[in-house]
Amino acid sequence: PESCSLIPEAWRFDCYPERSVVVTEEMCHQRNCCFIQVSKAGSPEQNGVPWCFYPPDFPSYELAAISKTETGYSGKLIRLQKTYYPNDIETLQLDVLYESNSRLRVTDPAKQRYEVPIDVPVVKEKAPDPLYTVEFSKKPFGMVVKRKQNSAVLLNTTVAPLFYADQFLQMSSSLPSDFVYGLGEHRSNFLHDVQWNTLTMWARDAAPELTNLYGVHPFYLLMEPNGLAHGSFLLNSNAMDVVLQPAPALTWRTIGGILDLYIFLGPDPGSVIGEYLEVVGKPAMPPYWALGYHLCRWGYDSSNNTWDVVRAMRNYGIPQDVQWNDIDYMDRALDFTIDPVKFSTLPDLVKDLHIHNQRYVMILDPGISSTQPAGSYLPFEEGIKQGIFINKSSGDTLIGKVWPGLTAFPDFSNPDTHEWWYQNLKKFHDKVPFDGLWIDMNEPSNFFDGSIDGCPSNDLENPPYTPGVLGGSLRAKTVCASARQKITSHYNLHNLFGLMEILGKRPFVISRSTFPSQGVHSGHWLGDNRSKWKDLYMSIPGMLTFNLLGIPLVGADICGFSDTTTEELCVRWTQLGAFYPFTRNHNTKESKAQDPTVFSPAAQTAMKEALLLRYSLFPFLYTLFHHAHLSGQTVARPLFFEFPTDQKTYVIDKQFLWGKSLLVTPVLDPGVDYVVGYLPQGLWYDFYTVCPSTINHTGDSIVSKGEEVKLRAPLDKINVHLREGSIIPTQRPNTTLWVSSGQPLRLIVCLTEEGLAEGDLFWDDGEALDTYETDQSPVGALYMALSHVKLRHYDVLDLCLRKFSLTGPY
Ligand code: MIG
Repeated sequence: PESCSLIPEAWRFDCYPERSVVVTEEMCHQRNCCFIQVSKAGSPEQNGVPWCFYPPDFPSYELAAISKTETGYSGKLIRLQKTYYPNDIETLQLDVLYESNSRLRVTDPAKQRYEVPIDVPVVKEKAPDPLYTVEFSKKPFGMVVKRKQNSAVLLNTTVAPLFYADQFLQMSSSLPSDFVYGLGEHRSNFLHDVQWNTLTMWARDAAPELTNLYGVHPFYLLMEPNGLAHGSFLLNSNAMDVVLQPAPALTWRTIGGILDLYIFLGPDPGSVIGEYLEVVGKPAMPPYWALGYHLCRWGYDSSNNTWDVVRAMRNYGIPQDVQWNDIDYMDRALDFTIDPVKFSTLPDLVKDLHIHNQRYVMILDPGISSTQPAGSYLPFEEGIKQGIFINKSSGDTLIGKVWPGLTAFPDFSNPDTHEWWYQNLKKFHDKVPFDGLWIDMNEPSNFFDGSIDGCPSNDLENPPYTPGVLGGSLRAKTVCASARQKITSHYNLHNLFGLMEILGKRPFVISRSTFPSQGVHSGHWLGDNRSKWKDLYMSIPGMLTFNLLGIPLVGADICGFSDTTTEELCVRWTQLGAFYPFTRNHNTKESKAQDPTVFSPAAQTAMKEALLLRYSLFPFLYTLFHHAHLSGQTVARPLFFEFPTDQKTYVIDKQFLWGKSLLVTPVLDPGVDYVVGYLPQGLWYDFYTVCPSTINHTGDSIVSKGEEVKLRAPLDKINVHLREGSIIPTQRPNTTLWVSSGQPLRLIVCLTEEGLAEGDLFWDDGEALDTYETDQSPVGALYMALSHVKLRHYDVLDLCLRKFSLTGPY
């Protein structure tokens, strides 16, 4: 019909998202949808303009009643006609909660279905002066949320029908621009493509590509046309697709749980993140040493080899705070064991690290071997006794396969499992006093699809609709969706495995799989990248995305995990990595060693310089983490956060800021000695010339109108610029942060043309829990403002902060 062809291509919402089939006119009409074949060069892929799309009058819900409440509105929705998916929910409750002036929540309060078991704030009163307005349309039901200030439409669900079936829930909205960020975890540019781009979310162990990856984060940040920002979060843990299309519009399509949607109105991008983290939790304050350099590899092969590397690092005076071990340390890959021959000296190595004020972290995988001789492996035997493993739907322990061979998987939704896990860790800690944990394979990853004997055939294994997961089925390289956990099915809990695995308060944990609120407990590394220049670049969008997602303690494997690095790549990567909030060099088993000590003296020196630079900036970095912890700010920050009205910054993901004032412009290409970077409008100081050893050095500064500049970048240098008006606390660096911490602090003061500058410093003992909350920090937050001091722009100020450099236990 004509009403179909009147719908512009960009506004066609897919009525036939199933991937396994090429939709025909007949199939489409069976769904009562419009069919218009759009020829696209090449194949009839689903990822282009949909051929089968909803007509304007496609049945949806009707808003049968709506009334005002203490907190907003409460309504009732009725479905008039069934959809083509089974088990439509025919009546729905609707709560529209004005939770704060900048936060709106739209949810289903019925408590009849599975809901994500994380604590979110419960608000009792309606916000007094919201930044938004809410309008409803009754038949079909739709909601429009506008920004009061300028009537910008932030949410408009009338663009497509609402679905709320047992295993198919879908809501679409127009978007006020196509500047969309977040929605991890995928390997993509920082700014998402809205040209028919489906981002699937289902925790998955896979080498990073655009497919679903390790973590799941249904949150996006959007820059509106006038420099204001808002965010949106779907609190749902089921497998889902998030579809971006050029209208621009976005569709949340999930296969379980409820639709529980938050909107955060900023209005600036940093506030949006703060508001999101008010809901899911603000990041942990890491212990000071977590911000030092970490060295790791798979394939050290023995504790003595590991020790040799540590010693070589010390000999060369290259900063290192933490040494790691991969699964090599285990006896036959069994958790909580040590290889008695190759790693017999591990306890001595750890003792030696501690004597040198260094730390030790080792890996732990969730799979627990189920095939050891009776009496020889208690973690499994006791786990069985205590009933802490994930079961098949038949009730027997589900058996998969990971490094130690056949394994059972702990069910971390069961509190008993945490006690079992803790007791095993404690026993291990008595032998090897490790300082932090690296939790890998926690998607959970399984070498089988489902289990040793596959999975049963049921609605959870074969849902009516399967999102675009890698491998085509939910069980691909993980456990069966219908497996049973303490609180519900794995179908619902899969994406929460990594979140539920972590425990504790200010411990150091780095997790591969993550979910919203993960940052409260752990950091993240970006998984199995490659030693490729492209991967060097892609680490920046990854790092920035996780900063939006409340997990600022993030970094990629420096010099690349798989493949063999080159010296040049490794130097450039160490320079960029020196500005990852979490900085770790890690390597796969098959590749040659790539720690700094194996390279030429020139390369070593360049790496050492980059790391010393990081260590000198430690007081600044630590202070940024304090702000992340306190108010949910980003640490590594996209440029547009600070320059939101400069649209040229919206696509930038080859540069980034630390906080608001330190701009990093790394080299990302081979064979060059310069780099082109964008300097937002204002006065910028070259770090190396404002920070010389003598005070009267001539500083290089650039006054930018908001333009690209070509910067010198010889192999031994990473470009760093400081923004006018900032005070950056630094410290004379040393080979560990503990040793550095006894050194004098120094402030770099970058005056504006008018002679103003401000900054702050947070300082505590570096390790105790909640020092700020309990007033234990001797300095606390020190705010510094200098105004009209007669300093030249490039002056360096040695303030008398020495007395705050703590001695004693720290
Ligand atoms: O299947 O423990 O992402 O960092 O070195 C590979 C061995 C298992 C995957 C991790 C990687 C780690 C590796 N692990």
